[in-house]
Amino acid sequence: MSPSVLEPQSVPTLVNVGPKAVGKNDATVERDARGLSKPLLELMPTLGTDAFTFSPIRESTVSRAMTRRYFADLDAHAESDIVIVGAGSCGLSCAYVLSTLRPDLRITMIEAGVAPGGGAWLGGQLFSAMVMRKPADVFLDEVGVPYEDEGDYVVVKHAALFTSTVLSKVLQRPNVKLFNATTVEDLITRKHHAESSSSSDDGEAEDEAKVRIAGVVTNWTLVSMHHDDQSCMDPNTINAPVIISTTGHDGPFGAFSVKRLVSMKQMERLNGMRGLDMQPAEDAIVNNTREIVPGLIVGGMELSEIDGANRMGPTFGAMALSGVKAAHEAIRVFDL
Ligand code: 48N
Repeated sequence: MSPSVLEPQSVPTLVNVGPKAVGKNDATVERDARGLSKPLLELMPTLGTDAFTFSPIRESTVSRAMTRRYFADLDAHAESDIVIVGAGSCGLSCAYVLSTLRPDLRITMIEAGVAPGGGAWLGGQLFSAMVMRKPADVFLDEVGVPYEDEGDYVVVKHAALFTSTVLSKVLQRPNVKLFNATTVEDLITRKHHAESSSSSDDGEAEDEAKVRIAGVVTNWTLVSMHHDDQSCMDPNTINAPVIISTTGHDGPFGAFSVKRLVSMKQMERLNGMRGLDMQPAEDAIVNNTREIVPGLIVGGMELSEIDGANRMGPTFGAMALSGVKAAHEAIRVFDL
């Protein structure tokens, strides 16, 4: 289902503003015996002396350095191959796998929070450690997150170690752009085919027409939160043939896409997340990660709202592997 088949627009090449990201890696930085880089060791004693000063800069240079890149990214990603809604543990795991397997795809992540990561900065009830049941340790090994092996499960010493590691890998991918503090507040649709043969002539058939999802409607989250107390603040759009929604279970922003499918009559109703039962909960989320309507794949805890799956509480293996499954599904759908 390549973009040219679905939409007239071709997906233009990535627009890179500014010099190619360099950054020295371990191989090129000279370190002393204790492991700290020599340039930093030389800089340290000058901090706080007259010998120390930053390179000169003008405020407008800083402004342009940010805005040029932001608006070049907006321009390039206005036509994306895949949009991932929600940069929680499922969305980030999905973005990691997808951007690795398909560096040719332009992947856009939309995250409502200023801080990506969703519920994965803590393990549960504000405790730091994160539990993942095997075989999710396979994903931890893939991304290089250390853990303590407890037999049937593993423990990452701090959930933030998992989230920051995956996030840092995803953000370094040239084909991925994260727009955080940005909310998806609607879905772009195309008539797929009117399956309904309802006899009523009051346009109900129009409502029942099946749709294909063809992009997302976005606004800055602070704008989205103030539609009721400001004059109309219209949104922006991103076209894409495949959307992966991982917006979490119901809550202030949660379960966005599946709730929108109900309100646009693409689903009768949501079955709602059930009570906590760890054993079946994680299997169900991974096994049921799938394309719900043409062009829209749902993964992570958002899925539990559709299928009425149990919640699993403070174990995160299903989030990681649902993200892996969603990536696999997206490539299948995209290459149809
Ligand atoms: O972490 P979440 O909420 O969602 P998942 O599915 O990645 O991970 C769920 C996991 O954290 C759990 O809930 C654990 C396993 N507990 C289970 C249980 O039994 O309680 O991340 C969703 C992300 C968040 O960062 C939201 O800010 C974001 O999605 N988001 C959105 N971003 C953009 N536009 C939206 N409309 C939107 N809605 C949510």
